[in-house]
Formats: sequence, C-alpha cells, structure tokens
Amino acid sequence: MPVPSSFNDVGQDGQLRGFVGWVWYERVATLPQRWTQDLSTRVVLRIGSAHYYAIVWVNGVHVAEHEGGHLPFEADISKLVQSGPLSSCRITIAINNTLAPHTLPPGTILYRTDTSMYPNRYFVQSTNFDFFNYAGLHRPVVLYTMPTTYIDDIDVTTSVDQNTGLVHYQISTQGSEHFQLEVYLQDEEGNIVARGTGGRGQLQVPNAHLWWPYLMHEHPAYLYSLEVRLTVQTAAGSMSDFYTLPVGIRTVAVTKNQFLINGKPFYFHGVNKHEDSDIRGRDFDWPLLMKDFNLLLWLGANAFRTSHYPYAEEVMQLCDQYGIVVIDESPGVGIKLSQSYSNQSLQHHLEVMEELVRRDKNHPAVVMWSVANEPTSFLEPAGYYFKTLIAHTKALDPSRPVTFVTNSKYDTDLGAPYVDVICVNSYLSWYHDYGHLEVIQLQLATQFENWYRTYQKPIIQSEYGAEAITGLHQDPPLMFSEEYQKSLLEQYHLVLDQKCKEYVVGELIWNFADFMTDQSPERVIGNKKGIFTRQRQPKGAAFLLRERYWKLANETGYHPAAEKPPYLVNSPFTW
Ligand code: GCB
Repeated sequence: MPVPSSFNDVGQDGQLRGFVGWVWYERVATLPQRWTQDLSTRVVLRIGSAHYYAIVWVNGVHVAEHEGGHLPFEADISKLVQSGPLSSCRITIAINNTLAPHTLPPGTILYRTDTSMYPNRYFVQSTNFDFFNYAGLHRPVVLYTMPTTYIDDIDVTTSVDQNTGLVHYQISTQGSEHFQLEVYLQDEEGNIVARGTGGRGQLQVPNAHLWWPYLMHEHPAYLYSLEVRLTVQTAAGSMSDFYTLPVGIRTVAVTKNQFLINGKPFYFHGVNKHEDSDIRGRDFDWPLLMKDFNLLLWLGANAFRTSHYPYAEEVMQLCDQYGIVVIDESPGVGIKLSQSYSNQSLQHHLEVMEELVRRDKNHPAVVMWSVANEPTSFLEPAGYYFKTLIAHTKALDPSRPVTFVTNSKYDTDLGAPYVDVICVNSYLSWYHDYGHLEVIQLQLATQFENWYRTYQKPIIQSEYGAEAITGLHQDPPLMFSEEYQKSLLEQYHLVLDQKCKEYVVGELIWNFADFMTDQSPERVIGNKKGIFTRQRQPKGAAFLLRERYWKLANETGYHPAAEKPPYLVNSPFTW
C-alpha cells in the first residue's frame, strides 16, 4: 500500500474499499550509522496522520498510540535503535478506522442480527457526516533526528503598535537545564531586523511589513523568518539545535459587526474544501495541492474553511505564503447523538483542540478556530459542551476568535452564545423548497436578521450551494443542472450584497470541488456541490464566482491585477 494514501480506492477489491477494522502497515528502514552510534542524537518517528486509531511498534516494541486522524504524532525511538548492533528498524503501524459515539467524528456500528436477512456477525459502520470515511496513512511517515537537548516548541503571537510590529515569542526546550537561546528575526531579504536571547521575549520591528490576506494589499502574505538557535555545552563539546519559523505580523479582532485584520474590515470570499481526490482518497499530494492553490488564486478566493477536519501542515504553510485566510476546523463533525455529548467525548474533543492549536497556532493565515460543524446544538447537553470546549480553546489561544458552524435555529441553538462569530449553513431551495429559487431572498434575509437581532455578532454564511452534474444543462433551470446551481448562487448573492454592508462578514461556497461520500440514494458517486469537478475542472458556477470574488476584492480590498491573477508558477515547492 503506498504511503501516503487512503487504502480504499487503490485496489480492485470492493471489500477493501469499504473495510472496517484493523489494517497493518509494515516497513523496514535502514538508519545511517551516525543515528545509531551517536548517543547525543535523538531519533524520532513522526506520523503525519493515521486515520483513525493507530498503534505503533518499532522492532516489535510498542512506542505509540494515537486516537484521531488528521493530526500528527511522534515517538522518541532513540533507545530502541541505539541499543544494539542493528542499524535497521522495523516500523509496524496498525490502524483501525472504526468510528464510535465517543470518537471524532463520531459514528456507530450497527449490528444486523436478523439472520434471515444478513449473514452471521454482519455489521455496518454508520456515520452522520457527508463524506467518505477514507482511512490509512494519509500523510508522510518520517524518521528525523535532533540533538538530545532540543527546541521542543515555539509559540509566537504578534501585535502592532503604530508602525512597530511586536513579535512575542516563547520557546520550550527539553533535555538539559543549561543552554543558551538566541533568537533572530529576518526579513524577506535576509536582513536581521531584531534579536533576542532567552526562552521568552518580545522583538520590536520598526516599520513592520504586515501580513495581509491575498487581494487586500499590494504585497500580501509578508513573512519574516524567526531563527532560533539553542546551544548547549556537553562533555563532548558544544551542541546546537536550530529552528526556523515563518512569522507573519498581523492582528485579528472581532467587533459586533466586523471581522478585522490589521484593524481593517475583512470580508471572507472563499470556499469550503475537502482533502479528497480520485484514487488517492484523503492523501497528501503536492500536485493536487498546487492545482487547488492555483484555482483558489484564479477564483479570487481569499479564504477557506478546513471543513471538516484539520488539513495537512503543508496546506497551512501555503496559506501563509499566499495570504489565504483559514478558518481551522476540528474533526467535530456529525455530533448528532446524545451519547456524543458524553464526558468521554468532551474529554477527547478538548484533547483534539490541544493538538490542533499546538500544531497550527503559529500560522498567520489561521484567523479563527472552528470547534465543530453542524452539531445538534439544540440538545440540552450541547450548552455545557460548547461552553466548555470554546472556553478551553480560548484559554489555549487567547489571540484568535472561536466559533462552531451551525445549522440549528437561531432561537434554539445552545452553543451560539459562546461563539465570537456566527457561522451559519443553509441550503435554501435545495434540501427544502426544492426547485423554488424564488423563496431564497426572503428566507435568507430572515435568517440573517434573526441571528443578528438575537446575538449582535458578525455572521458568515459558512455553507450554501447546490449540486450540479457537470455538463447537465436545463433552461429554465432544473435541479442538478449547471444552470440551477448558478441561479441558486445568484439568489444568495443578491441578499449577501445587501447584508455585507451591515454585519455579514463572509460567504464560503459549498463546495470547492465534488467529493466522495458514502453510497446513498441521494448521492451519485459522491457529492456534486463542487464548483469544480473532482478532477478540478470548472463548472459554470466557477466562472460566476470568479467574477463575483474579483469584484468583491475590488470593492473591499486592494488588488493590482484584476485581469491577470497570479499563478503559482514560481512556487517555492516547484523545481
Ligand atoms: C452540510 C454539511 C456538509 C455536507 C453538505 C451537503 O450542511 O456541513 O458536510 O456535505 O451539507 O451537501 O449536504
């Protein structure tokens, strides 16, 4: 099985495609002698994402367990590989994709016990979310080294005082108490613009270049580089660990009707995505990622939400580099059953937020955390659940607003009081009043007015859309045709154009591209609400949105080349 990849769509075996249970990966790696002989080297095994539950052994010794796909974990394997004459190490990873009421996302195993209808011990995995539960080693598995005294974590937040950028840093180290830390901040030309020493401090950058979103400034996404050097004296001499972190100086704030970046109103015009493609499933893939970024820039999108789980770290790095603003979502999707509000579920959800914030906190592109998508937030336990979860996330990161995405009613939602921005999904003239595009304007205006009157918080239309089978045409528009998808979006836009002058601060189309789902009578080989096909070819709606997003960029921000959007021909990752 290739790594990274989902195991589901690679083979010709229908049973493997829908398999639920344990799968095993194993591989032998030969390590350089320096890694195994030099005891001042720390050898680490890092797994980018294993969906869902993983147990890891090295040379038959249990080294790690991890619950939840989408986030990395690692194990220090130095002792194992440095204790004998062997320079090889056998890495074994067992992964179980079963989803239960306490997992994130939750799921249920349904046992079919009627033997007149099902074979013995027959069961199916049921879920309450609308994407295929791809599984396997979705991101790279790597071995890497560092000195035994090392930089364990860096925490950077930024603020601005007039023209001076302030970079607050905190560095945690492991391995020894006796070390020195030096910190440099370099600009894009490689000039050192500030220096510091010690584990925490504040760097001042006079006349700082701020990190601006794509299309909001003539030089968006300015990144400084924080260089951190740890030096330690040992009996064997001096040892050092060195880490480089891109830093964007920017501020984020929310008022009762605005979302501010660097003090200026920011309007999210973008998409919801999935990590999803033919054959590879949910794997991390550079060509696909670069294609998606080219399409985002072409579209004039300035933002996306990582619906409905954290995306690969490389995605977040590209967002930093191109100024694509991110609402970073946890895998809290499909929280529908009351068992999924148990203490066990909450405890796990809190831990997932810790892992997510620890991984993504330093990305300037990330401007808001989303702890969940469309939970049954009207159920009684939801109030305590979201109050606790949001408070915990804010404690982990006081610098960013927190939300969850709702499709509950404004007057019954028990989680909404705790969010900073109301993110609301609606599928007017799709899941109800189907075919009746004429009701959208009234219903959407009412939706916005109700939420704003109740909460006085900025609102994002975090999902809206319609399915279109590419190439299917009907005029007058009928459902599933490209014309219906476009017409439905146009009706939404008429209301958004009004409400964005008041308190609506964003619109994110569902979805960037068609994607795979479970089989059901409602889905024709997946969800077809993409404005691009799964192969990333545009439907009519993509051109409509492109025109709209560039117009919005003109009205709300700055862009120098509306006619000639830049493409990533010179990406730092292409050769
Ligand atoms: C939603 C969900 C999303 C679905 C979408 C749909 O509300 O958040 O995961 O795919 O609707 O197309 O039904």
